[in-house]
Amino acid sequence: MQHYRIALLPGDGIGHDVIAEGVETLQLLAELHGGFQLELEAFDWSCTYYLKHNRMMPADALKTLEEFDAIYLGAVGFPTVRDHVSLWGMLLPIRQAFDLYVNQRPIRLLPGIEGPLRGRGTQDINFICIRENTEGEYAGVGGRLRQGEPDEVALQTSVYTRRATERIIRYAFDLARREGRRKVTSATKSNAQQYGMVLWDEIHAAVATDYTDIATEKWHVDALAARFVTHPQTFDVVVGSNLFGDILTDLGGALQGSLGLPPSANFHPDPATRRGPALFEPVHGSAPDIAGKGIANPIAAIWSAQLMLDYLGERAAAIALMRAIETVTGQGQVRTPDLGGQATTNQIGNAIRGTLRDQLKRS
Ligand code: GGG
Repeated sequence: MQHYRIALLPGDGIGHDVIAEGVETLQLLAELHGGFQLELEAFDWSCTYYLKHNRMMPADALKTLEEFDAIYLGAVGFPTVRDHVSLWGMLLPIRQAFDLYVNQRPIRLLPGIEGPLRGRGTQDINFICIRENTEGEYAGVGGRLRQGEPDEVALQTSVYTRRATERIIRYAFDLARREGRRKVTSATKSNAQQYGMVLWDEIHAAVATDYTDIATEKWHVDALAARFVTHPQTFDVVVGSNLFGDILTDLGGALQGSLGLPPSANFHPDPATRRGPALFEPVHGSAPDIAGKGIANPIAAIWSAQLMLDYLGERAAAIALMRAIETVTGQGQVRTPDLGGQATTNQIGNAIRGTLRDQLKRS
């Protein structure tokens, strides 16, 4: 029997509501499936923790997390703490310290959900975004001079290394090959960013020569954003820098019908050089306006748990959970308000777990 230690970081706002549903679903799967056990340990690191301790997580948090097989995170940020303090106090240091350089985000219209694009169905919106997750615009390099003075200066430097750029673009091509996808699209902005993005383009062109079976293209990110809306059916795998990937995947969430739907997996794909556990989180943030109301959509968090099972090697359980999510969206009977319904977070979780019970009983 496989045994997995999972660190739970619900974080802030609706992170608590949605992770609770994900956890209950994971526990049910472990019970019904029978092939693995989960040992879950929760940590209260968050903006609330910050108000008591003046930091988002303890000084030895990364050491603590190292011992786990995976991290399951809800959301980071709340209006009580400045956003750059909360994000740089928790999520970004975990990604960087453990070198979780792949941020994989599927953009897929689920059955039964009508996205905002007229005439587009599940076959039209089905691609995977690969976001570089350790450097680029989120390298954390810069500073402020003469703060508060009229001649104040702020510098925020993007960092693109050959090594990190090459490995993320190579990962995108490998993924395309592995998943039987035909094309890799690179997000660039090399007309305006004549150093970093020109390096990015050169590496993209060089890596592509090793994958002649996979078609490739590049678009400036502004045009690419427009094509997400006008030509979503033309994408298979999209690879972009940290900021471009962050923005494009929120747009992708909107194409899916709600930011309450897209999941994400942050990981280092090579077990031989891995420095720490992978991290799974919904793409959405803490949504302070609906926090604690019990109406947040838990599907992004439950789908993130599904990605975690797949990453851990629990393929059968992952397939069963994806089927249950799709069955519930396909039936369209329970929907949270973001999708035009009146269901609660817990009702969606219960519907998915009820479907799982039915499915696994029948198999
Ligand atoms: N689900 C994690 C979360 O709170 N996401 C919101 C956010 O601002 N994330 C920034 C990022 O993904 O870099």
